[in-house]
Amino acid sequence: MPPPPPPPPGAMATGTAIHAVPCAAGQPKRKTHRRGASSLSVRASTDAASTVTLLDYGAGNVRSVRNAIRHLGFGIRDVRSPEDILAADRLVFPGVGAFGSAMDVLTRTGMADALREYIRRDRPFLGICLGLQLLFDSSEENGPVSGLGVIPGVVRRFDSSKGLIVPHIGWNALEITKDTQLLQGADGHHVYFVHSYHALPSDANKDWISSVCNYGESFISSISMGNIQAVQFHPEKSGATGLSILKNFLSPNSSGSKVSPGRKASNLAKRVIACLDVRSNDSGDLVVTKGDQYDVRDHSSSKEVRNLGKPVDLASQYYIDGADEVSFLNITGFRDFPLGDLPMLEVLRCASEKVFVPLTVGGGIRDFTDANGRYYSSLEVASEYFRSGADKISIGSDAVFAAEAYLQTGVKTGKSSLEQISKVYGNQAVVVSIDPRRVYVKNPEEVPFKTVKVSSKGPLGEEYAWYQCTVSGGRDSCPIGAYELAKAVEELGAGEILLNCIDCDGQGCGFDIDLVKMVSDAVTIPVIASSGAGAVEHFSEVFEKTNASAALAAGIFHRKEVPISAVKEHLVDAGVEVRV
Ligand code: 1PR
Repeated sequence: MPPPPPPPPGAMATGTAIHAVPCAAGQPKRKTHRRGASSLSVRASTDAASTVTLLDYGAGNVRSVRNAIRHLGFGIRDVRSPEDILAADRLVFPGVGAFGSAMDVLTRTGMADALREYIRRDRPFLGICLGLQLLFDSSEENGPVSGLGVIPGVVRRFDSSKGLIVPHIGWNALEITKDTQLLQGADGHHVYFVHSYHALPSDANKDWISSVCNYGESFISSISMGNIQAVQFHPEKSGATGLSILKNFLSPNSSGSKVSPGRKASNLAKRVIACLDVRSNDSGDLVVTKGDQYDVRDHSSSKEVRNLGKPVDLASQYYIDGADEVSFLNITGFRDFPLGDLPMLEVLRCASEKVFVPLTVGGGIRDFTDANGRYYSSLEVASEYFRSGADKISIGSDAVFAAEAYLQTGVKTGKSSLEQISKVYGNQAVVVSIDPRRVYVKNPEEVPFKTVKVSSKGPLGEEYAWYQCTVSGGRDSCPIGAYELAKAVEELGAGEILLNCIDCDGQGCGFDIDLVKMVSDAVTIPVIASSGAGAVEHFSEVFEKTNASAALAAGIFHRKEVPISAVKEHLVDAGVEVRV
């Protein structure tokens, strides 16, 4: 079961609308740690047309949906009771969490019946992700469990037994099968999915289907019937295309969509991710920095922390430039406490108001006792990151400790940060960031870790290497290899792996293909290749030679050496599917 529901950010009494006070350009305010609503002002609104009712039953983060709705100029009225559902003029239902616990909450609160009645009256409804799945008869997630039973059919897990990477995370273009106004402008454009379960198309539900998509098999990506709409993808995280879909629901016009018949769904696009390593510089300002093999201090006599820009400004720019995701890594999180006197949460709040693609944040996710003796669990730290606008959190050092303990005992205690956070928020929301260093060996028998035959021999002519994991930003090495860590964290509930390489970081010589291939062949969760991008060709190389689902870069984007658009254009020319 999810933890006690956090108060929805921007919670409000029925009849008032909340509007965000925009963050000052690129400048997060310091010392504001109130939950969610720190930068919100409330004003009364009588204009029903500009207010949308949001069903947030408290099982997870719907801040991104709130931000997107506000960005489009609409106010939000939160559902407090079943009556609020029936009184809604326009209802958005962004289901989050697991199917079973969502149905429990909806049934217990009387909202399931209110939803069925609202839908029966054909009132304007938009379900998102789990908000689509719950409309069906049942789901195999935690079950079988009965759903709302509005649409005939079942929801099933993607089958990873034949190597399909699950969760399905990333961008696909849809095959639109019904001329619906909601999808106007979406034809041929990629939208963002993140899910492990999917609704199956069948003869019994074919009249509901407005688009399908492919991932291992065909699944329902949207439904439409009268005023009832639902989408499996996340419009609030699908860039400009997603915002226009959301707008089509919020302020419909009378013209229908013009769908060119026959356009097939695309394959899953490879993602290009911009990463911002963030820390305080010597003057105490939070800056984006960039290391050479993790050393972020200037090599001149000043030895200052390199300052490559303001976190929110850069994140917003990368969103505009076409990044498929933006990651913030709080690189001194291992020694500073992220919920302490640090403006990182405010950076996240401000960035999430401007960046409508997924935002990941990492650094410092672990149990912590502050100077006053107050204990914070890693789940609380992660929850605060989610409430502040993160779509995914990334765990570094603590995941190494959890994997070491698991490999020693063979027992999943359920107590590690990784297990706890993925249980509550779903494994698609939990990334494990690996910081390995190459260790050459003459003979694979020398070490009890998985080795690879390296493409370039070591300094003493060694033909093999293993990749030793580190913690605390590369400062301490641990007796575990990247291969062993990746497999262990997959079992413990990681949904994705961010695979750095200290040797390649900031070198611009390309990704460590040997490492990325070894790890991406070993797991069935997505692997993000990171460290070493120096030219557009490095991106096509990593996608052609490995099973990486995404490639991340930092330095070349910060120094404006290679724009994101050039990477995408190159990948298109190389025949790699990307979101353009
Ligand atoms: O251990 O849970 O507190 O998490 C700390 C996080 O901070 C980890 O994800 C770790 O990777 C990151 N981190 C810690 N120290 C550094 C550092 O650089 N001194 N940054 C650091 C890791 C690596 C990448 C970088 C790529 C691409 N940075 O994120 O962005 O290597 O760079 P490039 O394209 O310029 O080559 P915890």
